[in-house]
Amino acid sequence: MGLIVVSNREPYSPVREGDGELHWKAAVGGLTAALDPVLRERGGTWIAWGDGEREIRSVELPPGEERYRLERLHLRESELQDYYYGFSNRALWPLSHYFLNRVRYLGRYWRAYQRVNRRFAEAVVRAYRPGDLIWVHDYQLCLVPSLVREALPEARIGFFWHIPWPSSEVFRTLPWDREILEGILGANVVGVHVLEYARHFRSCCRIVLGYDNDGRVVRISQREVQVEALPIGIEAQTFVELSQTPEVRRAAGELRQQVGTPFLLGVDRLDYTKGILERLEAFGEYLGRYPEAQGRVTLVQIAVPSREQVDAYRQLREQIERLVGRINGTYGQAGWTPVHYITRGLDRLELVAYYLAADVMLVTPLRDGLNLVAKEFAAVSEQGVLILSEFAGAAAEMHEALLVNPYDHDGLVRAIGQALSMPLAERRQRLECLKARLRRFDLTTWAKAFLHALEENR
Ligand code: ADQ
Repeated sequence: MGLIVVSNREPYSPVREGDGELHWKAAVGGLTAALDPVLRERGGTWIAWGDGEREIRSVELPPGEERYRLERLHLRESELQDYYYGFSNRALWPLSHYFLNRVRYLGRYWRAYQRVNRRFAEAVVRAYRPGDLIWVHDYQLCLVPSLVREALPEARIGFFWHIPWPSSEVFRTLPWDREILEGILGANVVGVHVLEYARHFRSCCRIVLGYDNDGRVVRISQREVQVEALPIGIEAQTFVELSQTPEVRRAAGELRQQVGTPFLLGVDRLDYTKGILERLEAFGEYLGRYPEAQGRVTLVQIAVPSREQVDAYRQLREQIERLVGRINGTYGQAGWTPVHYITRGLDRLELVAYYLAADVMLVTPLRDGLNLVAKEFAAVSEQGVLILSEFAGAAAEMHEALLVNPYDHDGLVRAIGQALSMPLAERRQRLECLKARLRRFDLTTWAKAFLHALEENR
């Protein structure tokens, strides 16, 4: 049975090197990191927006291995502005992360979103062969399930929502709340990361559309839609193996030497949901409150810029730069810079070396669907401490982390102190429990569980 994966972003981007030769470079981001291995294993088609190199309509991937076909849709600049930067990232993203002060609900955005979703749905219908499973991903493509359902009533369609599903009180602020829900309900199976989001989704269906819930199922007149809480996993074994290679161990040793003190680590897409400013403020406050820590602990913050066409992201980048400058200016000494701030995307090897070298990992989003960084760190680290926001979906299954409320400034400062002074035995014990769970529920288990639910759905 073939698999058709549909997502906004492509798993690999075309890059022209200096010599003019074309290379396909793996994209940074949770979703693509998660799905490439699934298609590698099963084979099939991936449909996504083709960013750059417009004349290339389709390509076999991964480079050199050719396990599946990528079909690339070309969007005009104006479509991209309104569908992606507009409706997806100025309406649905802030809405779902409870940032109502940042939403922009414009009719222009909505019309582009409908148009682009229709084009994605048409591409699915073209690629479809009877018996295929269709798996649509994320908030950019909510209308695709119902559009495909209209053309292919018998198709088996799954939809996975990777970000938080908000309370109905918040969701109802969207002028197109009904249309978004009806779009998703074209699927047979809807997946979210945690039970809380499944509950919110079902209550939105009841309150906004008047559809009854029965256990995990939403009842529509002619059919039922199954809503599953399935937290995504990571390729735990691959991360562990990588962390044991001589290159990574050497790189980790060099990092520790270069930083020169024990260090706290943050790794995020540069996004206002990730709580980077609050984290920096807490670290600054920690240095102010405990002068003996000055010169003895460092924060390494890696933040890859994203969605820079949206003002809020550009403003955030400037705010972060100012705050880093202020902390370094206030506390820095010859030979010690309190905050190392890096805005590059890292390759896997480098990223794993950072995880391995860090003493404390700070994952403190104000709201996050799940958060893969928390899982990657716990898989790799041998004696580090994970500080994790209770508002990340991952907190529901990572109880052995130090759970914090990122809005609680003093609580965050205290957690930094507690993490830095945690006895080795306790650190190891907490990590062991986390690792055992990561191995049991890894990425393959997640994808199989979702596809199994889809195959079994009648
Ligand atoms: P994201 O918001 O992108 O994902 P996250 O889950 O943390 O957030 O995934 C980020 C991924 O990018 C991780 O795999 C990480 O290793 C990688 N990454 C981050 N910074 C990097 C850097 N500088 N260089 C290289 N790689 C970097 C969305 C949702 C999440 C959800 C995922 C998956 O917002 O809540 O967990 O999808 O469903």
